[in-house]
Amino acid sequence: MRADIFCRVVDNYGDIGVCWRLARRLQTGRQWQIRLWVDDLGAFSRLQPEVDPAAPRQHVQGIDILRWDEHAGLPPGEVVIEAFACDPPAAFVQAMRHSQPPPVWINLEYLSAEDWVESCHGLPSRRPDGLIKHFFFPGFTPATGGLIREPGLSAARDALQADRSAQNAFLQTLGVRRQQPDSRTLTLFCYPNAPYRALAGALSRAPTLLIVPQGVAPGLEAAAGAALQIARIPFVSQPDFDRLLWCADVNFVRGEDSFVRAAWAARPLVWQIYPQQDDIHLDKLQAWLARYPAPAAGHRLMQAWNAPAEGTDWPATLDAALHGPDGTAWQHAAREWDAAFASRPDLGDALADFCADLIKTR
Ligand code: TRH
Repeated sequence: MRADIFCRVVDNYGDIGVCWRLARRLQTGRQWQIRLWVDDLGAFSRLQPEVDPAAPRQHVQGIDILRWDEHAGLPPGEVVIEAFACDPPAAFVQAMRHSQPPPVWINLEYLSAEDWVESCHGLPSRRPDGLIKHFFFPGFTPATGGLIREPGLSAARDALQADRSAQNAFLQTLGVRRQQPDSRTLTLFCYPNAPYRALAGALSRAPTLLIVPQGVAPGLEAAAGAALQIARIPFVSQPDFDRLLWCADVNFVRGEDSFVRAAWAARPLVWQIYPQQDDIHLDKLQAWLARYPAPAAGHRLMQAWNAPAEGTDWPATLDAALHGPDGTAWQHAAREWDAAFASRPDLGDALADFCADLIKTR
């Protein structure tokens, strides 16, 4: 199968993060030949340092990567995946119209836990020019397209989580050395509006290693106390980012892709949802919390993290969520939640099967 994936980088790393992960998932898992079209390679080259931000076309890890303004004359593959309604170039769409039969056209949507996703997943939409797009929704229930999860992930994660010295060796490759061998370990990847200074203050009460990518949470160090070791790390590749999340007891993550990857760490995660106008993201957060089996104290921590209220007692909120009976319950729940997804088809296989069925029946 030859597939074209189109990615427009709106902001941050989520758009290209998801597209790159999907490209590799389909290529390694299903042996699809992938062309990945990206409008801006800057963010991509941070995520994957082999990517040359100036090259119009390049091969990286078996994926053909093209700047989408440069090669719109190429004939489309059997499948075209448009990520997040990014609107492929007009010349390419015209070539799709002239292909016989036209490619299967998928619009891969953003992740949401809202109920309506189930009824829209897989629906076709006929365009005025006769081409048909199908909407493919990632999601948390079996009636959606699921979430990307590579085969072998659970075994690789369990091996690292079972071996503290392997974790320390990995962290040292990032320049991180635990000052106190038994300190709890957290990662922090958040938007600038997160109440991260309050978090640092609260974490300072017990021996803690907090690992933070450079550029995230500026000024965090000023709020830290003696027990808190803050380790700044460079931006790492996606496989190393997974390993980092696996090393932590709790991961503070954001957006779409790092959020899913933290779930696969099978440890408590605190999600900062991508902020939207008029706070509509808070409804989406609520929809996800209704599906996420953390105890009430964990939900309260997540609500405070996303919509900080005046006078929040951060040390108490954090302690209630991460320690004592609720902390233990959250650890179990995170493991069970991960195991439930591990036993279902992931988004890569679901999407490949969905396309194969459409090709068979057209
Ligand atoms: O960067 P983000 O905030 O991206 C956001 C969201 O996707 C949001 O939903 C979307 O609307 C917006 O972009 C346009 O967060 P996200 O989704 O977690 O993407 C970060 C990616 O970067 C993810 O693939 C993980 C990766 N990453 C690394 O590979 N190495 C790193 O060191 C770090 C910090 C992240």
